[in-house]
Amino acid sequence: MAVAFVRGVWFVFAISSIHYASSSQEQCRAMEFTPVRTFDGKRLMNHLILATEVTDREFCGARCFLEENCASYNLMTGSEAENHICELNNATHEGHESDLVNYSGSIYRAAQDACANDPCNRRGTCQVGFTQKDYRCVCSLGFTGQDCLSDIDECSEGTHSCDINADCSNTDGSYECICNPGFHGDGRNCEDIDECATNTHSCSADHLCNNTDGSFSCTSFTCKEIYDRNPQSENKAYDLVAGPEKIPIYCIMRATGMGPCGGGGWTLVMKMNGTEQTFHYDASIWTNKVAFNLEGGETGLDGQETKLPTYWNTSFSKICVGMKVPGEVDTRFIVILQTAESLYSLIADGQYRPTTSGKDAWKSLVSPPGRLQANCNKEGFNTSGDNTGSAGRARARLGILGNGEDDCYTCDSRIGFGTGGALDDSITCGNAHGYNLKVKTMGYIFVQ
Ligand SMILES: *[C@@H]1O[C@H](CO)[C@@H](O)[C@H](O)[C@H]1NC(C)=O
Ligand SMILES: *[C@@H]1O[C@H](CO)[C@@H](O)[C@H](O)[C@H]1NC(C)=O
Ligand SMILES: *[C@@H]1O[C@H](CO)[C@@H](O)[C@H](O)[C@H]1NC(C)=O
Ligand SMILES: *[C@@H]1O[C@H](CO)[C@@H](O)[C@H](O)[C@H]1NC(C)=O
Ligand SMILES: *[C@@H]1O[C@H](CO)[C@@H](O)[C@H](O)[C@H]1NC(C)=O
Ligand SMILES: CC(=O)N[C@H]1CO[C@H](CO)[C@@H](O)[C@@H]1O
Repeated sequence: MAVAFVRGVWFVFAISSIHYASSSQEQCRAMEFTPVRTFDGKRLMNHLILATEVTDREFCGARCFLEENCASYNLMTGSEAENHICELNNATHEGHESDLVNYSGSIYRAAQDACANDPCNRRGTCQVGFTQKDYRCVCSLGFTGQDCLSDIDECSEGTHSCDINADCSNTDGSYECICNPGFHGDGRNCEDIDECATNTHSCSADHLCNNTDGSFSCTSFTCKEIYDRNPQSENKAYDLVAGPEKIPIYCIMRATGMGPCGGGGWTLVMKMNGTEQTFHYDASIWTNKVAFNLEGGETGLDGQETKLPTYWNTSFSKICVGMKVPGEVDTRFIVILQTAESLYSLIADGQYRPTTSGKDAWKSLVSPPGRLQANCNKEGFNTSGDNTGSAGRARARLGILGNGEDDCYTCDSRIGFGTGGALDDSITCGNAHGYNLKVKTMGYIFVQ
């Protein structure tokens, strides 16, 4: 017996049987070419994977050992001086008897062929000499397992190449990619469908279509936007984006009955009842960002109170305020030209911010014409008299104060929204004039 070490492989030469074994764990292969499977004068045809020249006869077996698909070889010996031709085959004669032909000068040697009965399924490649079963399978794409019987679930293993916006579904030996709704493409590449551009959205005429990844949204932030898109729009509640959600908010589109405010799309902010204390000057409703009775925001100029997210979430360039005296049919309006981020930004910090509507305008809110004393005339947001008095100083979140004396100290009259203090702290919206005139009205605030 002779032992040699060539190219990292131990060769064990027995008298007439040659055994090859490698020690690397993954590549562990053992091949034996025995005398019973050696055929002088024969050559296996049709299974050639590599033809090469070797200087030593025994090296052909070593080449076969190193070629993972090799199962047998033909060695064609020349004269002493010449190299030998070494043909490596990926099969043995077993099952291919007719391919083994007479050929003088050729020796055919076959390894033990555990691959002869095709143990590898799904078109897997069988390689002899590996593992304890004496073969191993190189499975075709999409299959795994010892004999390639198991399908690989590319979807759950994440080895698929579906687009991030596609659905991956496993199939036998492969997988399918189907673009998610709202996307189009072959599944490997999916592109957003622009529903707005392709007019496949379902937004009503009241809303602007806004394309998003995989979908679209229908948005309107203010009543004016809706009006500008369609001046024929009617007075009613529309779904507006106010804060994080869309909620129904009453819009006044028509100029009819709106006096100096006109039409053009007024967004409702508040409705208050001057008899109730909900909107008293000192109520936290003026300083927080909490909505009150959203249902009341869906209807028009009625008796329900409401405070909508439009208080702190809607910017504007003018304000329309209205008062409705009990028993009167009409609501009387005045317009205040004022630009702001929100009504909240003008009121909640408690800072006085003047307006310039004028006394007559404020008086026109109440019918018969409201009454104010001759002096002071301090009007605006968070307007406040100076005398803390018995009932507290007269004040209005939005309104005007009047006084008999030529200062703002002892104000006995006021017209406004969110009022309190002298002379009647219980009136939260309307007109107070001394001890005799107390008009508690409904108050409405819109912005545009
Ligand atoms: C074996 O080799 C032949 C070429 O000689 C090739 O056509 C055939 O596909 C191979 N078979 C396998 C299972 O690799
Ligand atoms: C192959 O050779 C053997 C003897 O060496 C002979 O009996 C046989 O007829 C030959 N086959 C062919 C097909 O020539
Ligand atoms: C459109 O949608 C995007 C993303 O959702 C949003 O950031 C943007 O404000 C929307 N624009 C309009 C006009 O609604
Ligand atoms: C509207 O409200 C949302 C959250 O409620 C806020 O992120 C956004 O800044 C607000 N917009 C304005 C103009 O106040
Ligand atoms: C205002 O509130 C008072 C007291 O609750 C109520 O009697 C009156 O009917 C309300 N006004 C309207 C217009 O609903
Ligand atoms: C300028 C002014 O009148 N500010 C008043 C606003 O309201 C707060 C709270 O009532 C008063 O403290 C301020 O004096």
